[in-house]
This record gives sequence, structure tokens and C-alpha cells, in this order.
Amino acid sequence: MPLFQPVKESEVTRAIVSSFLHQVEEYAESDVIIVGAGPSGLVAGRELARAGLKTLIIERNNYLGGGFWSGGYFMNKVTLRAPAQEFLDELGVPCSPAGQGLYVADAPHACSRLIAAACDAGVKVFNLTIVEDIVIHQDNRIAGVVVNWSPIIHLPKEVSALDPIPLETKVVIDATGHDASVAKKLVQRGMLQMTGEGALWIDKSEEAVVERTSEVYPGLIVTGMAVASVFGLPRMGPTFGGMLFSGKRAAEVARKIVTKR
Ligand code: 48H
Repeated sequence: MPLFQPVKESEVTRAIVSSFLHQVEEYAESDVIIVGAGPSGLVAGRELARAGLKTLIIERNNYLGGGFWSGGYFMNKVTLRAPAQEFLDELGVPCSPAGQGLYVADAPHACSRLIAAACDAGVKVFNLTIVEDIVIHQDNRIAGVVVNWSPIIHLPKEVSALDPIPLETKVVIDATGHDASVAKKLVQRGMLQMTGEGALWIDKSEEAVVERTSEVYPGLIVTGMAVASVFGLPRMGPTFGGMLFSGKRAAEVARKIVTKR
């Protein structure tokens, strides 16, 4: 008696293709698109999906998690300042005290649990997908993003003449980290000013990033390190509480916008 059910190879291929194409068809329109699956994007996604919003995360890498897989340098421990350890408590990730109000946790454990929590909440993901541009209609608000298969950017032009496809949404969250690559599309067109992040100052930075997490252009919210890049705030180096709280704040802002539309 074989362990597995018999299967035709063609059935395996059809299952993948039809399931993926169904997802593309369904998510050609959504409530919120989050660009970037780092800590801020994942927290925002989880919150929004939990609130019942149709939420899509687009990530250019094959893997999700962004910079949350390591704390700093090559070391896979993340630090969080109180009360940010409560995020990890809720996800069931052990956190050890490491000084007054400072906690340390295993990055692979924290990152994998956060990814799972976003997926469990109902977030859908297009990975290996790069956001190349934005969609703007005559009302001057962002109405979607333009995506392509991410390896395309590494191919020579003569091989890579491949047009992207647009995806419509009510709100876009730029969670692309230091690059702030969605906001940059507005900067390139003279529609937004971006200062570039400041030098490292942990105490000042985390608070400021959470506070400035906001809608920077109609239909576009920035979260995480993208906030520091847009507003010229100091960076915080290897500590992550500001990213988690910023993701939560971005979700609150997005919910209000979606409700109004
Ligand atoms: C699709 C894209 C695109 C694109 C980028 O860098 P991240 O981890 O982002 P945050 O802001 O959630 O967290 C920042 C944190 O990791 C960090 O770097 C800190 C705290 N630094 C402090 C310091 O001082 O250095 O994740 C961003 C994600 C990545 O996975 C990118 O691959 C992805 O966005 N991404 N995905 N289309 N155009 N651009």
C-alpha cells in the first residue's frame, strides 16, 4: 500500500496555475496593498486582514520578513524596547529582559511567527513581485500599483522587454524600508518631497517614526523606515519596536481611509 495518493504530473501543474491565477484575478482589486513584507508591513497586514479588509502584500524577494531576520550585523537576535515586547508576547515568541526596559528575542522565531500571523489573519502575498510604479487618476489620488516579476530588473533590456501589470486598490502602504520606493515614484514626478533619513539616534527615532506614520499623499501611507526616509528622521539601528508600532499605526490610518471611500 503506497503512502501517497497517485497523481498525474499535469494535475500538479494545473493546481498551481489555476490557484495562482485565481488569486491574481481576485486581487486585481483590493482594499489595501502593502508594498514590502518587513516587520512594519507584516504588522500592518495582519491588523488590516484581522479587521476584515481585503489585504495584499507585495514583496520583491522570494522570502518575506525584510530586515527582521537579523537584529544587526550578522547576528540573529532582535531587540525591542518596552512596551514593544508585547507584540512578541502575543505571538508566543519568548523574549528575555536585557536591561532596563530592553528585551531580546530570537529573530528567526519572531520573524517566522509574524509572517505566519499575517497569513493566518488572511493576508495574501505576491512575492517575487516588484512594484515599479503607481496608478494615479484625475482625482490625483493613488489608485493602485504597477507590478512586474522581480527578476526582470536583473536581465538585460533586450531580454526583459516585459510590460508590467496594474493592480487597483483603495489605499497603498509604502513599507519598503530605507528605499521608500513607492514614495520615490511621487518624488521623481515632483509630487512629494523626501528628505532622506538622518543619522542614528535610537531614543529620538523610534518615537518619531511612529508619530509621523501617516498618509503623505492622497491614498499613500508610509510606515517603518520609509517614514524616516520621507521625513528626514534619525534611524534607529538594530531595534524593532518602532517598526511594529508604526505598522499598527499605518493600519489604523488605512482603515479610516477605506471606511470613508
Ligand atoms: C516590492 C519591495 C520594494 C518594491 C522594497 O527593510 P524592511 O525590513 O522594512 P521595515 O521598514 O518594515 O523595517 C526596517 C528594518 O528592517 C530596518 O531596516 C531597520 C529598523 N533599520 C534601522 C537602521 O537604522 O538601519 O522591509 C522592506 C521590504 C523588503 O523585504 C524589500 O525587499 C521590500 O520591502 N521592497 N517589495 N516592491 N519596490 N522595495
